[in-house]
Amino acid sequence: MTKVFTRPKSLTDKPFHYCPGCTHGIVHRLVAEAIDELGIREKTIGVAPVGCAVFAYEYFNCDMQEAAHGRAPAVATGIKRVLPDRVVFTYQGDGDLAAIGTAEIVHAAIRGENITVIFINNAIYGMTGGQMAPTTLIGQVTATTPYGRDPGKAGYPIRMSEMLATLEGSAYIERVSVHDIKHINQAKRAIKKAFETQLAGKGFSMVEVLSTCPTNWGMTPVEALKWLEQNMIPYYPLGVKKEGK
Ligand SMILES: Cc1ncc(C[n+]2csc(CCOP(=O)(O)OP(=O)(O)O)c2C)c(N)n1
Ligand code: SF4
Repeated sequence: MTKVFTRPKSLTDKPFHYCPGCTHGIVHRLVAEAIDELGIREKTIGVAPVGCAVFAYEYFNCDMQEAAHGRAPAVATGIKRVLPDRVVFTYQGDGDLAAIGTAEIVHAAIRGENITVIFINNAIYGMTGGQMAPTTLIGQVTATTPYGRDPGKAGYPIRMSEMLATLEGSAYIERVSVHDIKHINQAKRAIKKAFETQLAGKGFSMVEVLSTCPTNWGMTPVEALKWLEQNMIPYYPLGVKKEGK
């Protein structure tokens, strides 16, 4: 039988452990395809996060390093400064990047570190049971906001891309989504561009990917994709937030 589907060379053969319908798997594939197409697999080093993507080092077929909670941008900074000819990326969820590691991401961006960040915004802490994240929407029910997120008690959702785009050190920042084929293709282009930004030595690049967590949202995979489109995109508008430094 003719083989019509193959994994990118930059992914190992190990099956993903993600829940059915989780978009972490899609984003892994896009990152791997971008690395393949740019021909940089032999010189790429990824930094894996805490959260559901903690085993990313088993899935990406390039050199990988695990980082402690939220510290991936600091670890990536060290790697890139010691090995400036390598392509260095972090892969981080919103609990990791926008809560536990807020300081690390802000300071990596303001320093203009020549690294690429893949930021998965699924509006919740996936791995630890669906607690509220900084990105949880107003009114969204989570394990720690059972009556819906109330801004009077829990503050407002944070728009990391817009915030980091104000920093002089950031070179390229775009928010994308993976809820349908058209947007998956756009996401791929953005991820490739982020790596190209690093290859051109322009400084800090980040792609924020609006993603699903069907398990902790309490939805089917199809319902989760619709919920993302209808609820997340209005609060987190897609598009380039910073370019052309
Ligand atoms: C300092 C610290 N805070 C919190 C935790 C618990 N913890 C580990 S993974 C995680 C959730 C991370 O969620 P996110 O980064 O959004 O990724 P997801 O699982 O949704 O992909 C949390 C809260 C911890 N281990 N240490
Ligand atoms: S808990 Fe959520 S983020 Fe984690 S693998 Fe399952 S669906 Fe994905």
